[in-house]
Amino acid sequence: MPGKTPIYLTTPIYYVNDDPHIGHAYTTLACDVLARFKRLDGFDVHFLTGTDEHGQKVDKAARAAGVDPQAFTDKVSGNFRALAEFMGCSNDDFIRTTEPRHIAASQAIWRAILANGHIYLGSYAGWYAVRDEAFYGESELTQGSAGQKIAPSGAEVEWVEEPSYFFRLSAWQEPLLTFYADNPDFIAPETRRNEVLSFVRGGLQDLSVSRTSFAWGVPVPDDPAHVMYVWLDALTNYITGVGYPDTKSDMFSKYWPANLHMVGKDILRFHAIYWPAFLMAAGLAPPKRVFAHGWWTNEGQKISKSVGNVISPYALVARYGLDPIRYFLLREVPFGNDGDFSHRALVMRLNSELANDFGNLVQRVLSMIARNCDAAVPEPGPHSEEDTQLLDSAGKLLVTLRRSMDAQSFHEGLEAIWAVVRAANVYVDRQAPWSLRKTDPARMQTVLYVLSEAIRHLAILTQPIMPGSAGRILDQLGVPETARTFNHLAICLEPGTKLPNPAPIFPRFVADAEQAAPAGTSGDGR
Ligand code: ME8
Repeated sequence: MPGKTPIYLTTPIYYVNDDPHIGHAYTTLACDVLARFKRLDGFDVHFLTGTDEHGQKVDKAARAAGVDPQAFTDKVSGNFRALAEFMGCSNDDFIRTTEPRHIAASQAIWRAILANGHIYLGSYAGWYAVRDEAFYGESELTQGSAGQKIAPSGAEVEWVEEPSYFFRLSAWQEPLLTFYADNPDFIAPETRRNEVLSFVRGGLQDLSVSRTSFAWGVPVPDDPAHVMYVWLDALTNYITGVGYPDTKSDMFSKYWPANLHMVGKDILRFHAIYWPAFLMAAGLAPPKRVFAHGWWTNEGQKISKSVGNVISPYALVARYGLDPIRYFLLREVPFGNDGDFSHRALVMRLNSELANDFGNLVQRVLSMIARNCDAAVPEPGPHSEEDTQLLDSAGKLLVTLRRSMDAQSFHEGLEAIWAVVRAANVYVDRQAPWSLRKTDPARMQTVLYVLSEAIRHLAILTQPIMPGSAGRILDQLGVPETARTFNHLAICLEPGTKLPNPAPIFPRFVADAEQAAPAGTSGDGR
C-alpha cells in the first residue's frame, strides 16, 4: 500500500527587530496544531519556523540598540526560538536567514532567476516603507496628520533613489492569473483570494529586488555593492529549509512544493504574488497553498509597542496555563477572521468549555470508576442504543476533523469535538450511573465503560491542541504512550486495566479581568 504523501508546513519567519508577542505565537501555534494532527494521522511532516534577520528594519533596530546587527540578531532570534519552544511547538527546524545555508540558497535562486532572463539592472526612484520592507506607488499613499506620506498599512514611507536590480514582475501577471485559476485552493480564505486576484488583474509593476544604500543583507552574486531585497531573501527560506539549491536531495524531492505557508493577512501579497512569481521564474514549483489568518487586537485596540498593549505570551501562560491558551487562541476566532483578545472572553471560555464541559466530564467519570470499579477499566455488558449513539458520534469525529484541518478551520473542528463532549455529558445525566450503582451495577459498568471510550476518543483527538492536558487524560485512562495515534482510535480500552488516581485537569478562573486566577479545579467528584 503506498504511504501517505509527506507534508511540509511553514510559518512566516519573524523580523528580529522586536520581542515576540501573542501574534507571532498565534501563527506558529496554528501550524503546530496542523503538524501534530497530521503526524498523529500517520503523515511524515516537516514543520519549519524561524527568523528574518536582514534588511533595513533590523539594521535600524540593531543600531538603535547600539549593537552590531549580527550580535543583535543572535540575541533576538534566540527569543523567537525560545517562544516556539515555550508554546509547546513541535517545529522540526528553526531557520535563520543569516545562516550560511540560507545565504547560499538566496544567491542560488537569484542566479536561477537571472539566468532565465527575469532580472535586469536599472535604478529605483520611489517610496519605501521600512516598517513593511515594501515599495509603494504614489497612488497608494495617503497623508498623515503631520503631512507625512503613509502607506495603506499605516507605515510611514520615505523617498528612495538608488541603483537597483529589478525583477520582471510585470511579465508574470498572466502566468499568475492562470496559476490562480488552475489552483483554486492556492489562496485562502476566499475573501483574501479575491483581493489578490483583483490586485493582480489591476496590473503588476516590475519589482526592485536589490538595495545599495545599506549593507545588511545577502550580497547580490557578482555585484556585492547590492544586497538582495529582504523579501526575496526571506521568502527563499522556505526552500532553504528543504535543502535548496540541492533540488535532487531527498529532502527537496520529498517536501517541495510546500503544502501550506501559514501567514498573517498583512503579508499575503508577498506570499501569493511575489513568491510564486519568483519560483516560477527560477523554474521551481510554487507552494500548494497560502492561508492568511486575521489580526488580533487587544481589548479592541491595535496591538503595538507604542500603545503599550503588547500581550506577552509568557504572562498569559503564567496566568492561565499553556494548553488553555492554545485552546482559546484557536477556538475563540473563526480562523481567518480578525479577533479581539479580552480576559473576560478568555475566562468565560476556559470555565465553560474546558473546566465545566470537558474537565467535569472526565473528572466525574474517572472518580466514579475509582470509587466503584476497583480503580480499573470497567467490564462492559451489551450496548444499548444510546451507548451506540455516543460511541458512533465519537467514532465519526476523525473524518470531520480531517476536513476541518485541511481547510484550516480550527474553530469548526473544535466545535465538532465539543458537540461530542456535550453529548457525553447529557448521556451521563440520563444514564445516572451513580443511581445504577445500587440498582444495576452491571449496567453501571457498561455506562462507565462507554464513557471512558468516548473520553479516550476525545483525548486522542484533542492532543494536537492541548498535548499536555490530553496526555494527562490518557494517562489517567491507562492508555500507553504508544497507543495514542489516530490509528489507535479503533483499539478499545481493555477491561480490568488498573487506573491511577484521577486528578483534575482544567482549572477554573475567576471572571474579574484584573484578577483572573485559578479559582479551584473542575469536577464535582461524584
Ligand atoms: O512580516 N495578530 O515578519 P513579522 C495576528 N519577516 N498575527 C500577528 C499579529 C497580530 N496582531 N502580529 C504579528 C514579517 N502577527 C516578515 C515575514 S516570511 C517569508 C517574512 C504574525 O515579524 C502574523 O503571522 O512582521 C504576521 O503575518 C507575522 O506575525 C508578521 O511577522
